[in-house]
Amino acid sequence: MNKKHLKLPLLIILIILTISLFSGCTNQKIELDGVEIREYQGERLNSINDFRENSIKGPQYLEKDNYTLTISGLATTPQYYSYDQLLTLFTSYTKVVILDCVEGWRVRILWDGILVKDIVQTAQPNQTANTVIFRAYDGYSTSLPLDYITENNILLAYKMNNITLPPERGFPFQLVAESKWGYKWIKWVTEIELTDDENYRGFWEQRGYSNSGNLNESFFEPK
Ligand SMILES: Nc1nc2c(c(=O)[nH]1)N[C@H]1C(S)=C(S)[C@@H](COP(=O)(O)O)O[C@H]1N2
Ligand SMILES: [Mo]
Repeated sequence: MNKKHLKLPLLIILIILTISLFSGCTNQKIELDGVEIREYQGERLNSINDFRENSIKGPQYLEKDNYTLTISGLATTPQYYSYDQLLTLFTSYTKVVILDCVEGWRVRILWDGILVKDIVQTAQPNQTANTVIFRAYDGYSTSLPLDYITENNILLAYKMNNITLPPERGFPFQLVAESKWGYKWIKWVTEIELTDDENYRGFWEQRGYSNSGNLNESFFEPK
């Protein structure tokens, strides 16, 4: 073959390489604002990149400066908190918790967050409030018993593996609903509503997933 004949195959290979580079053939990594830790107290942790993105409307991009968390419903003093207020007014806690999705994957992550019960207390819930409805920026919602949240010190997380939650993972806050299926781990939380409606059903619960969401039970509602 002379030089002229080599040019076309080379050009084709170059085009294929360029297309695959820009079309996601390469593993799409989330940009992080630091180095995530992968081990905590002798335990291996999963990576922020081990999650599968399966949110109802894809990743949401909330701005820290425009963010408000509303505490509403059956409460004497509804509250509105900015991102900075939440991180300065409330004590932070750390725990390693595994998220299990109904699709069959799980991730073990170190979470930093504030206690939902601390935030809720500042709104002075009525005696009749027994359920907490969480609402998110993408229209998603879910609910959990107030007792579950209080007794298990449930976190509203702002960091995972020591890094601020990236948009894809729920910035500014994801609920760490330990011992519950992944669909209870609401991301991009914007509202916490106190109610006496124990039968409220969130996005996936309306579509047949169990309202308790207990990991040790089937996620399909027993009929
Ligand atoms: N706002 C919102 N939160 C959500 C969802 C969603 O679609 N929207 N999906 C849930 C489901 S089904 C799972 S398994 C977890 C997964 O978290 P990840 O998307 O960060 O992997 O997020 C949960 N939180
Ligand atoms: Mo899920």
